[in-house]
Amino acid sequence: MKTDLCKLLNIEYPIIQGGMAWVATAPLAATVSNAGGLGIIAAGNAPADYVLEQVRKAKTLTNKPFGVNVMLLSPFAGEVMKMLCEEKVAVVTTGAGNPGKYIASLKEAGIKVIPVVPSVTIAKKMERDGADAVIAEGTESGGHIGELTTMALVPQVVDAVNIPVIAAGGIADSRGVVAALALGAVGVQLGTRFLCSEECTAHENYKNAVVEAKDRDAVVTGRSTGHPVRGIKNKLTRGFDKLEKEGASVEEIEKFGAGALRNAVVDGDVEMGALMAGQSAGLVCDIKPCEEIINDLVGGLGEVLKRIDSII
Ligand code: TUI
Repeated sequence: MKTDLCKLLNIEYPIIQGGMAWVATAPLAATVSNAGGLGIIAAGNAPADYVLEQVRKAKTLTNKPFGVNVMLLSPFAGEVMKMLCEEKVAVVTTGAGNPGKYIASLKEAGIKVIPVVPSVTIAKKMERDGADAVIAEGTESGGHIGELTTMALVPQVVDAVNIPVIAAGGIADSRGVVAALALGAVGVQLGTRFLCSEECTAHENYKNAVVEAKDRDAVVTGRSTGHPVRGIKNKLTRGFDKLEKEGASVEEIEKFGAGALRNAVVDGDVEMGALMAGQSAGLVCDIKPCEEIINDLVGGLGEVLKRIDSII
């Protein structure tokens, strides 16, 4: 399974592990990279010294390329970017904003820059600003989401830009990978599937809640704040819904959610923790090693294609 993305990133399989805040730590990223994909450390809202520690740790765990995801709403985004240039990590992905002002210095440091984009307009802007590729992420994803579905977004981005497009959102098995390639993507990014891996350092309660979730359990809250977030339905999401129905202010709603992701990932609070996960939670029904996840994704492609071949 080779695409242009393998050459661009010097990886064996065009499979990227999503940069999930608090969840995507050095052990997960290094394991995915060792298995032939691209592992990603999430910077989330952490200061540069924490992210540096994770980068250094990953360097001890793998000799393969890995990346760091920078969440651009973070107050530490600038200092994290500076540190990443000094560390010369292989790849930087970005989320929740426009990384335009950082692209020149990242590229000067020899870093491949791959922004996550929720629309054609933003994808075209990223291409103009010098991005090496874009990840077109559909609303099926977990965490902070856009409006368009993966099925509609990916081919529109593929038609609009000349740089490689990676598909994300709702992909958790070989069927999703084949679908993404059919839409014109050169690779896939999976978050929820790698969250439910043995090497993921998130609390077992969080992983088990995702494994147990069914098709309609990954719900969206916070639409009224302008920052909609998808996660598994629980007491926290019902609290958000109530506040939004009551017409609470953005500040009140954001205050209610403060620290909730940490509560889920670190403390395993499945009631009041933010169990960020995508719609593929309904497809993910076990916790297994990353190597097995990647082998299943790649190994299952033939069967999917055979079935398609028998139809057309
Ligand atoms: O970033 C994500 N997913 C995330 S970030 C996150 S931490 C967080 N938690 C609560 C509220 C806010 C953040 C959890 N999950 N996915 C990638 C993504 N990027 N989705 C949407 C976007 C995006 C949005 C606007 C990318 C660019 C953009 O540009 C706007 C502009 O300024 O042009």
